Amino acid sequence: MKRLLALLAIFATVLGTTAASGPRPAAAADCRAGHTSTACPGPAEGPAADTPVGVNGRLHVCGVNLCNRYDRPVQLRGMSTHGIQWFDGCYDAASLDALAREWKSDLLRIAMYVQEGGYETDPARFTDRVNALVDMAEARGMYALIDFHTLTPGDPNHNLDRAKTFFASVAARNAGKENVIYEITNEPNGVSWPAVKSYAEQVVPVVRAADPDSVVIVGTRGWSSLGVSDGSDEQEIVDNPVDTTNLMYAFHFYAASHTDAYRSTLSRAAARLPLFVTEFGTVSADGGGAMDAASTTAWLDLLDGLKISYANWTYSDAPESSAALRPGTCAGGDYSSSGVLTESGALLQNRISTPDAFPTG
Ligand code: IDC
Repeated sequence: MKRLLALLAIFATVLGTTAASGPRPAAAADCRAGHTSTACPGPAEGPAADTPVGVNGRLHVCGVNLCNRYDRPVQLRGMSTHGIQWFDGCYDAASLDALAREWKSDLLRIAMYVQEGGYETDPARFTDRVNALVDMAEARGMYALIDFHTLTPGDPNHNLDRAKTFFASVAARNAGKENVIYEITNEPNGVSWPAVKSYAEQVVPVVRAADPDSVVIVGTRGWSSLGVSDGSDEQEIVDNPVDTTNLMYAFHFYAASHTDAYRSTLSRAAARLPLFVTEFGTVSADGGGAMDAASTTAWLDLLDGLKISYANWTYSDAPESSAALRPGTCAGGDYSSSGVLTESGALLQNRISTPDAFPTG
């Protein structure tokens, strides 16, 4: 019976792939066999059939949910990198193998800061690195969330031209892939919702010009709190949504700082807006302090019940309690021993590694 189900799944996967693959716009670079340009898609080592991407294929937004190739709601559970300008050494074959196989992570969020020594300092190098990480996630059957990690300054419009350049490039290069999701701004802060919406309405068309069917996520006001951290709430978005399809809104929380009031906002908003928790921590909003296990569990139970996808900050060995790996882990290269996990990492690995039971019919 198990064998039969497995065969059926493979058959359905093949069918789904065929049905979903239409003509795709060609990337700008010359990408014939033997190319050397990093603007071209990496080796065609596609995801295996029994991986999250193999099972679910290209995703889309259906009502308030994220849906798979069977048009059924799915929840992706995974991890975010730390800033790749600082912790690049934490993302190699060994660490991503552990993330895919031991953590059974469905997704890798690639946090590319724009300031603080990030993208603005060397656009070509950061674009190449993001593309390489997309390929590494794909080869392991994980979704890749390309996070244009704006933070300071908080107005995403400050980076509008950079965003257009970056997304035109990564969307053209990755349009043929099933595993890519675009997060066009991390945490707008000190800025109104209409300003964020205006940014989205300029960047989304750039993404869609190259990758028309892609899912795009936009950060929300008040550090992606749907406005709550600014004394507002989700109503301003419900009343004035971004004018496009296949779009989700980001919601972020840090479990030790954000509790019941934030959870009620999320519960209420989830009935009206497609939400994706692209970043959350088990600790305080500054990324440090004690882990709040009870609040984290309450949050994750809530997200599971609503099938809201999430990525935890961070899969790194940063010397801060939000990091999942103990300091020194990345230099040591052993990502698998239980001793490498912090308290937060152990809790997260427990939650993420349970079976996904993605719907396939
Ligand atoms: C934090 C990092 C920390 C870094 C700081 C400044 O953990 O090492 O020094 O950024 O860049 C966010 C942001 C995320 C923050 C994180 C914790 O998206 O960049 O990372 N946080 O403060 N929003 C709420 C919390």
